[in-house]
Amino acid sequence: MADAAPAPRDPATIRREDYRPPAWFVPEVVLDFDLDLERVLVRSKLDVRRSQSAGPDEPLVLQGDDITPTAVKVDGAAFTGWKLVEGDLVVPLTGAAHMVEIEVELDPSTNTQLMGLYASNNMLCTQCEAEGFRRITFAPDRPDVLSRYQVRMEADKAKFPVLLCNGDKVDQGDGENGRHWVQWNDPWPKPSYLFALVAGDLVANNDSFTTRSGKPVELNIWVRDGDLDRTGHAMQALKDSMLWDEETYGREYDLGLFNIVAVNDFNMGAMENKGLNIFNSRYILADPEVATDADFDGIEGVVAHEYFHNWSGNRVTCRDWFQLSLKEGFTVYRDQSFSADMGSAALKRIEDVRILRAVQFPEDAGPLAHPIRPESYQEISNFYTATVYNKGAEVIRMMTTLMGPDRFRKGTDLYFDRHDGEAATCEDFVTAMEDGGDIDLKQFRKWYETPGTPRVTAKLAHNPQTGTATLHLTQKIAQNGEMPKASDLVIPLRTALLDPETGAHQGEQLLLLDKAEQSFVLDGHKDHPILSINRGFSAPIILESNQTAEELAFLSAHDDDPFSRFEAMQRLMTGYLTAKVSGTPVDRDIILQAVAKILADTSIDPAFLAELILLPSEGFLGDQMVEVDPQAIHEEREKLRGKIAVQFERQFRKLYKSCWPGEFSLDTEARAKRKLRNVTLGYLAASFTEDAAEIAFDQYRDADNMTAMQGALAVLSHLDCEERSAAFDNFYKRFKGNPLVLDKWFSLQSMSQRGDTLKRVDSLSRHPDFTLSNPNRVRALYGAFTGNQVRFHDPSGKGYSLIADMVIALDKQNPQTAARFIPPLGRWRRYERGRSELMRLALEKIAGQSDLSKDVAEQVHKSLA
Ligand code: B3K
Ligand code: ZN
Repeated sequence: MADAAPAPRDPATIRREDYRPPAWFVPEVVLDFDLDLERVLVRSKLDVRRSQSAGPDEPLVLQGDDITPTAVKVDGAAFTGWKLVEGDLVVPLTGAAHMVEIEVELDPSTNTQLMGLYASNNMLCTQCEAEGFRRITFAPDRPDVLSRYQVRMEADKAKFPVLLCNGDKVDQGDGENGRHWVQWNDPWPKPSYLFALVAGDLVANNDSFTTRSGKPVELNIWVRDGDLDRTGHAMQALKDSMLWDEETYGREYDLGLFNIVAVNDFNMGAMENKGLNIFNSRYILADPEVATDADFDGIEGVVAHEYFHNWSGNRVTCRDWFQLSLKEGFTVYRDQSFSADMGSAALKRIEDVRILRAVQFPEDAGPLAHPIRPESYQEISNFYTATVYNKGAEVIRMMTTLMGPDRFRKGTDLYFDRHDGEAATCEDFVTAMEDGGDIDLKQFRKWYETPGTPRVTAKLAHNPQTGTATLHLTQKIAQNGEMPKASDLVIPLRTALLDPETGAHQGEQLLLLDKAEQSFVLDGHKDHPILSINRGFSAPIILESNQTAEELAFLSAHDDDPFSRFEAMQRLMTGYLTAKVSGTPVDRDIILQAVAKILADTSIDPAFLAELILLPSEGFLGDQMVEVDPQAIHEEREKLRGKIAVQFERQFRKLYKSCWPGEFSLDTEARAKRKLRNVTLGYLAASFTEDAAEIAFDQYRDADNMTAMQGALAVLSHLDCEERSAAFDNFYKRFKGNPLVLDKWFSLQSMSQRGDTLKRVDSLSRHPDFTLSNPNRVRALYGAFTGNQVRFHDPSGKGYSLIADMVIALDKQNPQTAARFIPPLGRWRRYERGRSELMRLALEKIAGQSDLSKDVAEQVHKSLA
């Protein structure tokens, strides 16, 4: 199935089918940077070669964005025959090979987009993916033009003592007037999006790693003075990743130096530039006092992700940006597997699925839905999505499930060998998996072109006479609110039929649903078995089954697949809550009985126990409803939470006490206790016990780690009590010098369920510590707020106006980050009439602005279409 409605043929739309190979190649690039905060002189020398497929008159077109050449030379002589066409430099050339030299001047201090070369805290850094290199100098800024780079950097030595670039440092020296220079050489041909430089006053956590073939690698994590003692976890994660990629995928690092730099102002998490990864500081800096356990996990995962890109992304890169999932989906799958191996695989899977459902499923169900390999785009920055990343990872995971680990590894070995040094396509990846793993993936390829989340229905019938169980499955896909249509994706469903008495089963089976409708007959079941399907969430689908609440409760107590056990509990609670919201009578006792069984089961590890008793989020519940009423969902969910809290208060109190983790440690057991302690604290507060605020405050006051502090603050944030303001004031004073912790202070207030949250967010936007210039701060205040279902969706529509006004202001300085705030409004069709209309009006207000960026314009127009 292709895109439901083909994008209109307007010139702003770039289409996958229009791909043409480059007319010019650039095997060698020489760059010279004269650097300062307000003025950078960039001199480039491009050794350009006409492609054999290009016509003799085809001019050299070098992309540029918001830059002008101050001088151009061709083959050593000044050249004036160039012109600028829509920002690009068009140079008419007659021969097959030329040397083109260009000079450009930049002012990094005015670059608020944080794309290209920009200043952050008196340091200079770059972000080039996807199309930022063209904001530094003119070049064929497309991923299928690979060049070897030699780069000279020069700057004032006192202001910028550290000068970093890709590859190896080959020379350095001092110049006149307190200046110094460094010469870098990257031996690996790379596309321009992987170029990076950093200049600043930085210190390094220096370490080393020896590859399995015995090559030493110097490792550095560069940070500002004062942050050095918060880099240990990231360094350990880097070394663990290097070893893991050797052992799991046979991939070794390929330079003598690996640098990571942490910067405060960064549009996303991190960037995999060759040999010089640049990170948002939130994914590097951690110690127990300032970082939660989730932050530690985030650091481990992102460090691994960027490191793994060295092979899946850098050595084998993408032919064009439609192939983004080739590197991102695969690399997310790789980092998920790494984190699963480093900690608990079951908890990691629950977390991965939670993210998929919270972000990707809504995207797939809304106006911005696209296949993991999009067919068209206007602004590629808008396609760094949960679909390309997380659903992309699920597609790779399904291939592993279909092939088994050994054949999967044969497939990836062949992929890396066959395409090393090339710019490849998703099709190349699938073909390599077929050839290396000896499997036919013809039909499986449909996952690459199909938007929307498949809905699978499962009905189990049992015949006691023959002892056969018949599982009837169907699949359909709905797109952007339309009626679901039959589909025929290849859906691998790990399935087991559990004995209704004991919960035992005769082994798991892999059922392949590859038609719109299919039946599977499974023998040997004297009694009606209990269906355990999509175990481990083996396929990214929405399951609709005819299972009763009793069967789900049974699975929550007995299923031997931890994900399915968690899932059964979620489905039980979701079924109850959605029925309540829509006014259907439904039994609550079965949930209470299931919770009682879980709490009585002493064999359950505390972290898993915490997951089992967590209610589905308000956002997820809304996604299950035909028409979302956030207030009604919030109220029903709170009632159920309150009921569980009151009913099991004694057990929660006991568990809370037993979860005192003692002295801080990052080991699994201590982390599990911290997790359960926070969850039980939440229930204690929901039980309206008088001392809840006091317990939370004591936890805050006595905490020696951020997980406990944040857990206590999260509980207090919803309450109306003195303890709340005392804790928040104390937190602010204690951490106001630490921007990452201050972000938490903003977020926790934005996520509060209190009735005054909307007003508070508005006033926080004028707080002296708030700034639109720092994406982390913007996400902390406004990103957290759009996730606060009941307050963002205030029936007055003021939450929507708040976001719309912020988007309009932010778009003028940072379009990429501004565009990220359109999707929460873009889901307007899903809400009840009053809210829906107000959301649409907020979008109209944005759409009505003149000079909207391409980023915001694309998202807002698609959302209104
Ligand atoms: N490849 C970068 C993302 C770049 C986003 C540009 N808008 C980080 C990553 O996925 O590893
Ligand atoms: Zn990535």
